[in-house]
Amino acid sequence: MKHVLLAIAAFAFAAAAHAQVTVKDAWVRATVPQQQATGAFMQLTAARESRLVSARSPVAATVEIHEMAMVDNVMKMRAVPGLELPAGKAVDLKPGGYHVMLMDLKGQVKEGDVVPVTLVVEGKDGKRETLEIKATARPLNATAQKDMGQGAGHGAMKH
Ligand SMILES: [Cu+2]
Repeated sequence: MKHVLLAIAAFAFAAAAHAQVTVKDAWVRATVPQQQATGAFMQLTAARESRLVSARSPVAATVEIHEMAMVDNVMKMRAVPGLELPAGKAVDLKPGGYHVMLMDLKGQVKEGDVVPVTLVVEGKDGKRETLEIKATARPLNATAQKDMGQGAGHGAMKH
């Protein structure tokens, strides 16, 4: 409980003074019915060196921070324990790169839906800041839709 209060206090302070991390262009890829997972994308800029350590969202039972990388000529994604946010440098979470993976979706994410996502960012001093963001669902294009229809759970290889 003490932890929660501290987190709230830290967040309130950060919001009142100047946000430690600013979020730009947050969006989520819309899904087709029965799709299990999708990605959330955005641009993060931290005022001080910090790390994105976790995320959560009411639309997904499991949320992870993922990176995509070429492994033996195959694009693969994997969970990473955190994403470094250098001071003053914009970090892009985008299709084909880092993303917030929303897994075990509770329902279809339709184009235009506003998806709340909470980001937890840890500073060098170990202090954590929570950011509440709203990501708008953007449509799948036809190609992505076909790709995502295959292998449900982690089918979003092209995102
Ligand atoms: Cu992923």
